[in-house]
Amino acid sequence: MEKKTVFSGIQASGSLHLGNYLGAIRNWAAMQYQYNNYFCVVDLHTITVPQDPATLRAKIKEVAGLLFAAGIAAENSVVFIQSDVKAHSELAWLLNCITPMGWLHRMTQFKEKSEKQKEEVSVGLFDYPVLQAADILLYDTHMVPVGEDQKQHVELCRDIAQRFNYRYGDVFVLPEAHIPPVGGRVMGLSNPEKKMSKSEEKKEDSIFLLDPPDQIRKKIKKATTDSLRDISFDEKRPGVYNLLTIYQLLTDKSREDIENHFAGKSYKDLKEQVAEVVIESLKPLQERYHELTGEKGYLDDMLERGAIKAGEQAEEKMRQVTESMGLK
Ligand code: AQP
Repeated sequence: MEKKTVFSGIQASGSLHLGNYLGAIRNWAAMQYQYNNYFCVVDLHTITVPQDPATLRAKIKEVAGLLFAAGIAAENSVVFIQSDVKAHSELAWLLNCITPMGWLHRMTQFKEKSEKQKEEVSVGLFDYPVLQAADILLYDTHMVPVGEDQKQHVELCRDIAQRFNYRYGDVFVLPEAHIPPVGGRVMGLSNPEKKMSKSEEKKEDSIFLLDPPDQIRKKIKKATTDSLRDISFDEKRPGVYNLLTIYQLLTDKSREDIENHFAGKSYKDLKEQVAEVVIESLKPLQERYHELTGEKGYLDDMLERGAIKAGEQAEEKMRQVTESMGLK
C-alpha cells in the first residue's frame, strides 16, 4: 500500500521549547517511518511579526538542527527551509485570490496576536493561515501533526482546498490535523493558563530544548502551583496539572501510577522529580545537536538536499494548479 504523506512546519520565532517538542516534534520523529514526510522551518511565517535579521538567520539554523537532533532522519523525511522553495509564496498568492476575508477574520490566533501588536499588525499576519494552507497543499498532504493551537488553521486549509477543487477540479488532497491526545497544549510554567510559547516575553515561562540542567531546575522550581497539597491530575489546578502532564509524557507512566508515586509528597518533591526527568529526556537531544552543528557544512548539506526534494514536488503541484486555473 502506498504511504500517506505528512507535512508540518515550525517557526524560527525564538528558541524551541518543551511544548514544541511534546506537542509536535517528538511525534514527527516517532511517526516518520510510516509516512512520506515533509518538515519545514517556516521562516516566511516567522517574519509576519518583526524579527531582527541576524537573530532570525541564526534561529532558522538552530531550529533545523534541533529537528535532526530530535531524531528526524533525512532518509525518511524531507527537512527544508520554507523560503528555499519559492512555490510556497506563489501558491499562497493564488490561494489568496479564492479565500474570503471573512474566513480569516474568524482565526483566533490572529485575534490574539493582533491584540499584542496593535497598530503594527501586518497584512502578512492576517494572511498567515493562507500561506500555511499553501505549505500543506503543495505536498498532497494527508495528515498534519500539530499542537492544539493549530487545529483551526488546518481546518481552514481544508476549506480552502475544497473551495479550490470545487472551482477548478480535483487538484488538492484534503488534509487532516493530527493532535496528540496528551501534550497537544503544554502550558507555561509561570502562567499555566496560557500555552508555552516561543514568543512569550517572560523567559522563565518556557523550558527551552537547549537549556542547561541548572536553568531547567531553576525554572521548574519557580513554576506556579497553588496553595493546596494533594498531587493529582486535576485540570482545575493548571500549574500542578501541567507539571504532572509533562512528567507523564516523559515517563510514559499511567496517571494512576503517577498519583500513587507522589502520594504524600510535597510540591518541592514534585518539582525536583519533574526537573530531573526533563533534564534526562533532553540530554540525548542536546548531545546530538552539539555533535551535528559541530560538523562543518553538515546541516547546510542536509537542508540543501531537502530543498531540492521539496522543490521538485512543489513544482509539479504548481504546474497542476496553474493549468487548472487557466494561467498556463
Ligand atoms: N505549548 C504548546 N504545546 C503543544 N504544542 C505546541 N506547539 C506550539 N506550542 C505548543 C506546536 O509546535 C508546533 C510549532 O509551532 P510554532 O512554531 O507556531 O510554535 P510557537 O511556540 O507557538 O511559536 P510562537 O512564535 O511563539 O507562536 P505563538 O506566538 O503563536 O505562540 C506546532 O505544531 C504547534 O501546534
